[in-house]
Amino acid sequence: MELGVVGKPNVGKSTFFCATTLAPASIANYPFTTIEANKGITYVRAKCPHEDFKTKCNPRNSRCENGTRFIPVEMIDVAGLVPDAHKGKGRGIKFLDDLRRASALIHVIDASGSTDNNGNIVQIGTHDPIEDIKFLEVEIAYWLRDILGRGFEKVAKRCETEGGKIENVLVERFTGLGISEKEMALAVKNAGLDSRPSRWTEEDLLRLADSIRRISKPMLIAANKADIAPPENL
Ligand SMILES: Nc1nc2c(ncn2[C@@H]2O[C@H](COP(=O)(O)OP(=O)(O)OP(=O)(O)O)[C@@H](O)[C@H]2O)c(=O)[nH]1
Ligand SMILES: [Mg+2]
Repeated sequence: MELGVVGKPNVGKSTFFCATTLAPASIANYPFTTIEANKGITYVRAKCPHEDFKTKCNPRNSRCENGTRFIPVEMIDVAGLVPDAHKGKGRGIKFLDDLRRASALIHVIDASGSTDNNGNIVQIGTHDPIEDIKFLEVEIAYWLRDILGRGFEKVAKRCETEGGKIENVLVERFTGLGISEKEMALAVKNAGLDSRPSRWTEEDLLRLADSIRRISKPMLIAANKADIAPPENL
């Protein structure tokens, strides 16, 4: 299983990555310290089922210590994302391709409000971290829209004439994202789109991308820099 560590620059993604994996990564108090993704392994602790089954366990893929199983999880720490990254701002969104296989994302935010949209240092409490949550979801939707590719209308028309299922076409386009046909059908349904895909507008495709994001990349918010955050932000 892979987990992606995402967020705007300078919020503490690499600090969190290093703390959980003990792998080395550069950390500094300015934006875009990380350019190439860092990868490392961490362990999720869970009760080992061997006790319930009253057997002795001999796991090959993880450690079991006193009834606790240490399940390995790969962590990927990527470059910071900024608003309008899909228009080429900052590092753009291409580096997100490192996260294609991630089963879920950890969104690190700066709860202290001491970094602006681009990760530059500002006075504590002057930036609202809620804004960061919103923009990141939008940028990830743009990234997925990009994977869907151009010329969708033509493909959709062909699918309609041949009586095919649009979710099959979509699953093919998103190969590597690990999304099943059933999940894709749900994403299409949740996006509430016209029954004829060839009529989907650019806005519809973005809504679909956001719906795919919700299903294929569930996100957990990690409020970082809590030690210097104003109490009302916590
Ligand atoms: N006060 C405080 N500072 C922190 C905390 N976590 C990280 N920092 C500091 O925040 C700065 C940025 O940390 P990084 O881990 O490099 O942040 P990043 O999100 O990986 O940054 P980029 O790679 O540039 O996107 C460093 O000066 C860290 O020491 C925290 O919990 N509290
Ligand atoms: Mg970093």
